[in-house]
Amino acid sequence: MTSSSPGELLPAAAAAAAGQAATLITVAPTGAESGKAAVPALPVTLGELLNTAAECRAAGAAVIHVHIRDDQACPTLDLARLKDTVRALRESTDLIVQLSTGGAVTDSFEDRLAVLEAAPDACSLTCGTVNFGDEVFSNPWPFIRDLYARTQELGVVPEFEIFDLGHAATLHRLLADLGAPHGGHVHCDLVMGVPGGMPGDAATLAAAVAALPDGATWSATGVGRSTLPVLFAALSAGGHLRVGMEDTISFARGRPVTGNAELVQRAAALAGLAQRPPMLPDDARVMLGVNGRH
Ligand code: KMH
Ligand code: ZN
Repeated sequence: MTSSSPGELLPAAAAAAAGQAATLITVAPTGAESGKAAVPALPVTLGELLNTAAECRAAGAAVIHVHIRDDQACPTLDLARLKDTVRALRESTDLIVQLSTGGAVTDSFEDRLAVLEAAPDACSLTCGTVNFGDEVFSNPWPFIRDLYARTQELGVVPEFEIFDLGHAATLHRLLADLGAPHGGHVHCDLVMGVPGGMPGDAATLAAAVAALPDGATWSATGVGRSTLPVLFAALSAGGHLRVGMEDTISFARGRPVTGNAELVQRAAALAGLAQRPPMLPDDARVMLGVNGRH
């Protein structure tokens, strides 16, 4: 197992070598934006989430990025519910459990920080504010710094979400000021195609990858119509993949997604064609610096 204390970076080559031959697939099954009434296949109950997790694990996912809903299927950061969700996912799958600290655009900084108390393996950590359609997804520097420091204190591995090129500059600042993340390895997710963020195309992906810290691994996700262009660009550039109904609810033009598993199956098939088949969760733990199962 790979682990280190905050401030200590693993040799970049060791971390990169663990991820070279395979593709890490993260599934983001729910998100905070789609409604159950409009998207009936969206997993919103714990039972639906666990079924989705098992199907996506079988299809090739190694990480699950989790947003949860309340009894009315509305986004919530209720801590007791988050703890139950982490426990249930750990009991029923070997997926790496990554909780969203982004939540919904309406969530308070305090509630987003408290997500870490649910003790997930990993969490998302967005590296800057971005326009988000008609809303603003707010991530000012003091909040980013506090959230990162808390991941280091609690031993949660952050995944740095990059919605725009300036977010990569903030990531450099964060690492320079506070040192390496728990686990010693930097892994980023390029979230592309959000209206207000960087566009989801190959040229932008190449520019974003060039802006990441040396030794970082990265995945990419293309929101909405940019799903496939970003997926192909990421595979061709040696990156990893995030797919799921948080990011797209259309499988093809005019054809709604029937479930998260078909998005993971498609990603796994394309990764296989690229000679980089899906990475197993235990190998992903080594690459990401996530400690063994709790
Ligand atoms: N729901 C978005 C406002 C994250 O999970 O960390 C933020 C988001 C990012 O989904
Ligand atoms: Zn999310």
